[in-house]
Amino acid sequence: MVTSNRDLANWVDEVARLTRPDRVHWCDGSEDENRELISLMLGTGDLIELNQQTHPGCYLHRSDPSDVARVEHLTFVCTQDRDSAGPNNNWMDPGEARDKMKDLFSACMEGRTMYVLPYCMGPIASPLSRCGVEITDSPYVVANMRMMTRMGAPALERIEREGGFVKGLHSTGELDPERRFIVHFPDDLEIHSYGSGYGGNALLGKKCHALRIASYQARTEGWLAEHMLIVGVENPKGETHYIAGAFPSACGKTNLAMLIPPESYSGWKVWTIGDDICWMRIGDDGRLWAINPEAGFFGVAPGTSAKTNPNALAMLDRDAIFTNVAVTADNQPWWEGKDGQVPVKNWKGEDWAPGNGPAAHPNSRFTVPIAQCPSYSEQAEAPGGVPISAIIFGGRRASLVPLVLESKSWRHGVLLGASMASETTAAATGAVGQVRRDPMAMKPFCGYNFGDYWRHWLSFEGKASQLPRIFHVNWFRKNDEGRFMWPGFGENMRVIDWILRRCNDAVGARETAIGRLPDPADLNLSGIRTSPDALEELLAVDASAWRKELEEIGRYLDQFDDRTPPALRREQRAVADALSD
Ligand code: SAT
Ligand code: MN
Repeated sequence: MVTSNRDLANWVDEVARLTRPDRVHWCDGSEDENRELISLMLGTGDLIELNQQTHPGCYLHRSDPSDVARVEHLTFVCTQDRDSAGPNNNWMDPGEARDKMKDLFSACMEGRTMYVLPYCMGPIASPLSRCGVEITDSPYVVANMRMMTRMGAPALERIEREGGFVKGLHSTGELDPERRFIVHFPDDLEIHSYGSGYGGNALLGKKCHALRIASYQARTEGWLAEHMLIVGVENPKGETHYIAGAFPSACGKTNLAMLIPPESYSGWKVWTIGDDICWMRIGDDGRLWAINPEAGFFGVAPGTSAKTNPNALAMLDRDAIFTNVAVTADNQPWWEGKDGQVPVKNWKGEDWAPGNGPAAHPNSRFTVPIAQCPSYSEQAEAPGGVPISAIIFGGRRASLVPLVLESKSWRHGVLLGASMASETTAAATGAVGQVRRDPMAMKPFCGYNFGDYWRHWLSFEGKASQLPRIFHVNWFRKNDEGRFMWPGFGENMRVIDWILRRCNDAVGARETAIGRLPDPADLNLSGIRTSPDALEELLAVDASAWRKELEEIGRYLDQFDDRTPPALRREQRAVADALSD
């Protein structure tokens, strides 16, 4: 037996009997093991070597063209009753789901190696961290999980010490979209994923464990598992304040997490703790303390450039895996937005010429360890996490929603999060550019009924004495010509500056029906071309349009029937009433 944890040993045996692999390999996470896996994948074509002079240790993976994004319509939460999963999830009866998955997994690993990979979400020594074990037949998943989590021997030791762990079973299967399911059993802390080798469908530590299962655990244990970046913002005096921010997939979270302040902010620094997931707990001091459960970035490649995210570009020239990007004539990775080079082969490996459509897939990705990021914060390893001063919600909205506003209270902040909406992107399959409600950016990731989730959020008001202030931002406003009205990227520092001054009570705000807005004079615009007129529009409140929005929000909250906390409904009515005054 390879482990002293009986539950783990029995489960591995049981899975091997069901899936019938040729070999079982327990991953220790070592360099040697990684090297062997990479050479194996180079042999099978799972990985393609990129230019080792310009990009040492970098490889390209081309996924099946039918398997390029998360599949929300094939993702299920299997609680005992349908209501616990809520209208925000696809639901299947747990017994039925187990039978279905058993059929799919039956003998599916014949001729393959079954990898057993113990991992820890969060710093190994942190009491806030949680462990899991993923069983997979994909060496690509192993190589990615090694960067995305603390994977291998130290995680197994912690599991043996603690006992409990999340069980994730994954097989690439036949990659047939008709036989593809991502299924969660929150009551049993179990995940079954079949038929995809891509991203959040297959790297089970990420969305499946650290969000869907963890959010469910967090509710019973009194903490929060959120789809948020974490950054530290250091001012010229050397003081650092931490911010957590929730944005839907592919809305610039990674860019914000690695922001480089503009020239007029000399002496300011942004330190990266995480770009996607945040686990928060109330500390002894009544503040919320956060860790990033992940150890790597699985970021969207297109649009990453020296202008939009120089830090990301700098960390991508070594030891990274690229998925579905294009390549140049000298075999360097390429994607739309990468300047100064031209691709010759598209993401499918076909010859590419201008006019042939995008060369990199719009949801092509890079996987890289966080520690490689130039703005990496040492605090990312702090076992106690970092104290959060502000929570920012944001979405992609071409109209209506102002550049920034602050909530009137925690309760109003929860309403701002619950009513978040965004235009859809390529991170999930389906139509792109449609506005959909995406509460707290958790629509695809909350492992239980949103009504109960909002109740859980509201409950923090009575439990923590120094809660963060809550803000809403929108970097994506467009004018009548369809052009972005705000420069975005590094210039978002100006909005963060205002947010932090609010947190320190160093600046006033305009009270409006929808929240507190900056006085235009309080936003630092030195060095950018945003005109006073444009700024005025970015900070305007169109009462009649907002009244419609509030009606829509009311209808949205009603979808969750009596699970919607009455306090949230009251808050929505109070804003609607204020708009009518
Ligand atoms: O494919 S993932 O779910 O890991 C990435 C994302 O949607 O943000
Ligand atoms: Mn995400």
